[in-house]
Amino acid sequence: DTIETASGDGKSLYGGTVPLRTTLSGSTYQLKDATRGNTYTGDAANQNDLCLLTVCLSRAPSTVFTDGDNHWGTGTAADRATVAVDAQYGTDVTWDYYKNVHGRNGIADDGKGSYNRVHYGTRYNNAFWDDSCFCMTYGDGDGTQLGPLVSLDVAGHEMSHGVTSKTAALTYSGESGGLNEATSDIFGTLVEFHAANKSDPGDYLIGEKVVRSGFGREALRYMDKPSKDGASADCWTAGLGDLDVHYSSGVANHFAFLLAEGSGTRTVNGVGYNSPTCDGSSVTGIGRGKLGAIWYRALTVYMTSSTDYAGARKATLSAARDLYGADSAETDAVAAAWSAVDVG
Ligand code: ASN
Ligand code: ZN
Ligand code: CA
Repeated sequence: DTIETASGDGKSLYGGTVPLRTTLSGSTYQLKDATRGNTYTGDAANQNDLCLLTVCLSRAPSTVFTDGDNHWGTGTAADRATVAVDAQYGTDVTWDYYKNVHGRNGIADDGKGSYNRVHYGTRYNNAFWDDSCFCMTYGDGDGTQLGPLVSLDVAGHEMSHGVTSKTAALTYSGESGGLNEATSDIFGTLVEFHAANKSDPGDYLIGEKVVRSGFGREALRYMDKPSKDGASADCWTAGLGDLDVHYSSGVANHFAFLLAEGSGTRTVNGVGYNSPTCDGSSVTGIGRGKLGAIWYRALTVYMTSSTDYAGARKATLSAARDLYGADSAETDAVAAAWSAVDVG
């Protein structure tokens, strides 16, 4: 059979109708993209991995989705291919964000794609990146608190764990763990903005498409004021590293919002924010593009596995000096945004 790349489209759950590059094998299309390192999406058939630490006794499948006419999904969760469209699209826009914005050629910067498994387990309320399979796994959610976890910010968040693992390798506990989580929230958010998808526009909320009414609030996390989730820290204090990494991330998420947008109230893409500083200062933002450039350089050049919040301040200042100069407004803004979250 001849194998060739084709252009199709899919009706996604969260992003409307989206373009897809697929693989025509004989007369069947596969949800596999040779233009992005052969990244593909498969069905985990509601099975679970059986893993002890890093050793897996059995793994849920990843049977590649196929289609007869290259028009994928129906846009409703009842159709198994629909969330596969979201997952593949999320991988596409994450690939494109890293390639077009940072010149990074795939998660490992080696041109190789990863793969996705959707419909993992039963009512599974999570999604995760796994270094050992170089793959993404998405649950369908329990339908009450969470729906399928295939939104753009979650996809960008999870695959950014792969980027962190291949670069700074921030240890996933203590302050470095909070920085690891914040790196994923920052790039997940920048991926969402980069996609410029009308049905899932960029915002500084994490998981706003995924939460259902039973969850009790409109997002998993908030970058303008992380404590809005009831658990995350807005400001650095001694003992921050004792928090769960999804809560100690709050300080760096808050820094990122202040650096990109500035303190106080504003509306971005129709969503209102109010970001207070911890020290009463006021911060002027330098924009999302410069936030991404500074954080990416800090992550890939200066941070190491043991970087803590004081080290993140140093790393981002070094990155800003490299990119914009020691006396630049951008370098001053990095210092001001860290001071505003009590990282002095
Ligand atoms: N979804 C979670 C996360 O990426 C999975 C985990 O606990 N690592 O943070
Ligand atoms: Zn994470
Ligand atoms: Ca979001």
